[in-house]
Amino acid sequence: MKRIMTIQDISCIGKCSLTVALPIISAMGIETAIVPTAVLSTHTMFSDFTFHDLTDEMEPIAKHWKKEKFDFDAIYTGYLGSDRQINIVSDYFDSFKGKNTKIIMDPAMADNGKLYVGFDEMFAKNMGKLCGKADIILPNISEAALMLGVEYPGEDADEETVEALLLKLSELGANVSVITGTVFKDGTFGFTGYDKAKNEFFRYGTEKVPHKSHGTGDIFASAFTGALTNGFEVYDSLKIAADYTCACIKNTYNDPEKVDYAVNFELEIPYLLKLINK
Ligand code: PXL
Repeated sequence: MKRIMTIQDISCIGKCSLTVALPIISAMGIETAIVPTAVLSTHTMFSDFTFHDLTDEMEPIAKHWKKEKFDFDAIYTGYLGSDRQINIVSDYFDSFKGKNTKIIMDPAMADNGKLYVGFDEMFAKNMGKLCGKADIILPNISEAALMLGVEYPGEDADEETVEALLLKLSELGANVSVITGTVFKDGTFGFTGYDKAKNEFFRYGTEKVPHKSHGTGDIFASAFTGALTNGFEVYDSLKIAADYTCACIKNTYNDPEKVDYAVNFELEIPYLLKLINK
């Protein structure tokens, strides 16, 4: 069985980070080792959330795993809580990147041009530096602009602007840079990417459902990591992730009992498994 490591927080309620990565990647038939970076009562869009930092556990976990000689087909990072965690994750990459280990980073830290509560511009820059060690990075438009220290161009940035951001992102070091949540002239919504080795841009759009919610970036990155680890090509894995995320948003949009803090990713897992023929 393939094994991946994912490093992100546990938001006890919120359907984001580990509470989506673990079920999605496990459902895709992959052993999912977790490094929880913090425990929060909810994600940070609620007020008065609790936050218990687990940074002090991260180095001992790595030390034990090294001793046991665990190896990983992929390392996937999401929300990280502090600059200190960024440094420790950098050490994780050095310690656990084997010849065939893919490093996938979703620098989850901002939306709509604004950093999440608790982060500053220095944190964004440091996240950008860490992205230089990844093979594939998956920021949204806000995260791309913040990591590069350029002005936020808005959610409806045109294709030329997005491509210019991608070229700059690729200078951080990852071979494949993908900006999620881009809009296209034909009214669809999806991702735009750049493959540095092939010097090629690529894009894919799905139906734009008029519903914005939390955690969709985490669902996208988790499904992408699962598909890639199952042997799909990068572009096909991104397409699977986009189709699945779109289905989750649509399911939620049509649900009269929907919650306002997350999407119904659970109900579309059978569709995800169909997409990967499992
Ligand atoms: O979905 C990204 C995410 C992950 N973890 C925490 C968050 C968020 C988004 O707000 O607050 C704690």
